Amino acid sequence: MAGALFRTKSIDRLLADAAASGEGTLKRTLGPLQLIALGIGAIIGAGLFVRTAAAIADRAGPSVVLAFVVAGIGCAFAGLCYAEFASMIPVAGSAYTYSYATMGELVAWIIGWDLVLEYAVGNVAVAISWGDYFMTLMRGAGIDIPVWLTTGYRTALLSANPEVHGLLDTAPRLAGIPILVNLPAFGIVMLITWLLLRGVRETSTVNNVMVVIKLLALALFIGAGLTAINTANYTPFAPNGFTGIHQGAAIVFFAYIGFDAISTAGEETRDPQRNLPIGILGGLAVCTVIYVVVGAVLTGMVPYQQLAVADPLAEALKLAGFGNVGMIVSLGAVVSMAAVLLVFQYGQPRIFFAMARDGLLPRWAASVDAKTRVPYTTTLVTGIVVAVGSLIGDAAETYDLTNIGTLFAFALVSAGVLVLRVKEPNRERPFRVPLVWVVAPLGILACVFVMFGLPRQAWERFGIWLAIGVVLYALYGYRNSRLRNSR
Ligand code: ALA
Repeated sequence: MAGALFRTKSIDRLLADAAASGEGTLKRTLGPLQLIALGIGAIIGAGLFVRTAAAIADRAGPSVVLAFVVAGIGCAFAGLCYAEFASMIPVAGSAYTYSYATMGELVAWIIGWDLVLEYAVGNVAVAISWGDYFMTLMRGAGIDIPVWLTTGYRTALLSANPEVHGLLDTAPRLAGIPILVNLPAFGIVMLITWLLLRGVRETSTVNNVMVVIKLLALALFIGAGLTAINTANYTPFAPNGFTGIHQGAAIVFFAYIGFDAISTAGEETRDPQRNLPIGILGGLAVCTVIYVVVGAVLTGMVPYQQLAVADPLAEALKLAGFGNVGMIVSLGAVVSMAAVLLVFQYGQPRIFFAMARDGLLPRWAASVDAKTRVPYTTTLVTGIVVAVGSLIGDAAETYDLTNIGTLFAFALVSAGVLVLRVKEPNRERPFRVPLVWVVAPLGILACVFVMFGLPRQAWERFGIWLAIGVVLYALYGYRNSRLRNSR
């Protein structure tokens, strides 16, 4: 039994399964620049535009730049490991597929289950934050939508703000239950699901346009912000010392999540051996530089205590007298977060698709549209689940859960690279991690270190999530695994 649980799927078999003609294959259309754009599209979003506020105001202050560097270094190590795997195993499924090849089916299933936290649960948080910025823009345009149609039930339930919490009593009721729904968040997820169902080529073009708008908005913020820097705001630099930087890093880690989504496009990439590493590391490098610069400008513009808001970049611009620029940056934030949603709604179905192809999820989930080659069943199911989560969920409680799940996956991928170097030292590696026995252990250490910056509640929920996953595996995947049944 233990042998069966840890039986690995050979890389040759992974590649053969992916190459099998017909149903199981996706169309190869993406090149290096499109991958970097896919990366930037996935990476810069709610983490920078929204969560930076929590990292700065409650914890790190101006030393948020160091928090960005700490989180970025961890991601760079893990990113190199992702690149080695992605170049060797350029098939759908990301960390799930890599663990199947190295640490066996049980670990692969756990990682696949864990990635739901990164992709689907993460998107619930981003969609709700998107809704907040969208409402800021609507109010700016003089359009008023009743609060009970833009606030999810859990947000009202958990809010410490008496006005928001009071919605539980004042909202209209249906069968005695208060109607508290976030229609903007629900709507954007459904819109994006529709785009994805139309095919990758089109959505990749949409993504490119959104990336350009995102970079222009940030350039505008930096340009205006630089003229309003007061160096006195940099003191105290680290109001909560090392702890503040550590906890800040655990929060802003969210801003880096996404570079790994590039590897989920492995099966749709031209010359993946060359292009995947370029996409992953290139995208990560660009974003790290942007984060450090934005963090430095933001904390230089206003005293950090004033940044405890939902839209810190727009707020800083407003306080510095650039209100109109703030509205444009808010528009950029809305577009950026939509781009993040697009990439994760794209990645999650392809992980489910890979799991279904292996028999760990029902076979019907692996269906691919004959014309567009989109895995439509999983795309639709993911869209509905995330949309409903965004309709009634709360962003703050989902951010930490996403971070802990993703850090766990990154640590396992870093470990997996070492396992495969030992087990299959001679396999061709189009991209090799330099100094792997230093880089991969540092990747594991960095991820675990950042995990410990997260609150206890995140650990508890993460434990419960993994326990549910193990039960599901025992009930379904263990019996239906194609790898096990083929022996
Ligand atoms: N890194 C992505 C964001 O910041 C998930 O929204």
